[in-house]
Amino acid sequence: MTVINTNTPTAELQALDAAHHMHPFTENADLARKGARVITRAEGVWLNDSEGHRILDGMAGLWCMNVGYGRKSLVDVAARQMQELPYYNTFFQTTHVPALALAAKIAELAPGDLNHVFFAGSGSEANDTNLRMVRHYWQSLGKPEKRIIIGRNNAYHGSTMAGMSLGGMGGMHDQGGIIQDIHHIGQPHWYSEGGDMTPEEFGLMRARELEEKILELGADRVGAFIGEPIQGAGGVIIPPSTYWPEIQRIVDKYDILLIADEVICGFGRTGNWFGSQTMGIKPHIMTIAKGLSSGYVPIGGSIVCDKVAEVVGKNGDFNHGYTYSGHPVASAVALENLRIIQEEKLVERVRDDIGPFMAEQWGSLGDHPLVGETRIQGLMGSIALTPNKEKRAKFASPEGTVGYRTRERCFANNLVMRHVGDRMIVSPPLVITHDEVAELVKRARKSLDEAYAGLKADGLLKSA
Ligand code: PXG
Repeated sequence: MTVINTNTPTAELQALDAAHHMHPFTENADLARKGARVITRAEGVWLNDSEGHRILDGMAGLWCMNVGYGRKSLVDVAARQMQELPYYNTFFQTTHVPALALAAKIAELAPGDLNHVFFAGSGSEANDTNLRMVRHYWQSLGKPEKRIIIGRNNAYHGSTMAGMSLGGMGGMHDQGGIIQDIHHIGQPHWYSEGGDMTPEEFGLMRARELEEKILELGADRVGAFIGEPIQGAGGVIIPPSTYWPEIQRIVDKYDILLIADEVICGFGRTGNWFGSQTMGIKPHIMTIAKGLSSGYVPIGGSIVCDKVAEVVGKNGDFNHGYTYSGHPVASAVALENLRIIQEEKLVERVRDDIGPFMAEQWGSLGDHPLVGETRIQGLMGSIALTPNKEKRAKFASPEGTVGYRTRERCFANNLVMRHVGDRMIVSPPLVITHDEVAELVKRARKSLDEAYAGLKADGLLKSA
């Protein structure tokens, strides 16, 4: 058998990849023609590919690599746990130390009475748990009709049936339809959708769509509202200050559970342990994943408040769980990851030091002719690309054309900066240094300059 490793020539690796590996969110035939970039190693905030490039990872992997690549203590903990107890389940009246210790640690870090954790293998699975738990909760209270969950357009809550249905990505809904009794309202995306309103007026208007939807459907039929404190995959959309307080007022008024999807915002990204703290909301359930283990191992979960956990815990079995709920290796690594975040004060670092520095640097891109706005909270930021700053205009070209071209320039300049439509987004590891932030922004500006020149040459700077 031929041995395949990182010394195998890139073309051979790409050919094997194209022949056998189906990539997520990808047209595989198209990728096969181009050949996927092969990532081979990483350290800190830097990736290496099979062609010898050194790439600055402005996305922390997929929003998850909070403590940075190459942490030996996480490797050691995983190896030790694999030797001691590589696997056991948490079904059938058993537990083990890594899972219980991690649950206790998460309960300590989570605000208020969010004291209970149901583990999953990913953020999507955790949102499946949430959907089932919310319905079970209301059913247990004798209100089985309170089964509707309201989410938002352009939200991302994962890719399983429940995650995809709760999310508001049209392109996903179109491929096979969504689960019944899930409804969506508009997103608090002032820059694109706010028209002549002030951000504050628009935030209130979008929050009040929740109240309208509840009244339309009947409060006795609505069980929960789900939202990301700051939308990530939708384009790093930081809601106007009026938005979340009004959502909180509405869910309280109509006795509806609030689920905060903290998969991206959690574990320091916004300058607090949780995005809910940054936005001043009190959810009944939080979805977690990604930064919980800094992506070193797959793990997710739901942090559940006392009120919900009590009801779910005493009305017969909650018939739900995963083989890998509370997996011992994943739990041990997550626990060590949280220890690192705490010991190195990474949350405080984002709030008081690297976050403000990044905000200043990122904001400096605002003078670029392609940039309509820069937004950032902690270490998650976005740029709106526009052909006309004053009018917040969209491009005449199909949405995403300009974003894609800008992303290609970033790629060429060895910077991972993503695009969502015609927005550019960043979310670097929380350990990024000041020099690395300056380098990131330098490469971003160079990429914007090159994109701008190309768009000008091709006559693509026209407004819609
Ligand atoms: N909720 C949120 C808020 C997420 O961002 C999930 C749930 C699902 O987590 P899992 O672990 O099942 O992937 C996510 C995941 C993108 C992108 O294009 C974002 C995610 C996943 C894949 C791509 O930005 N976020």
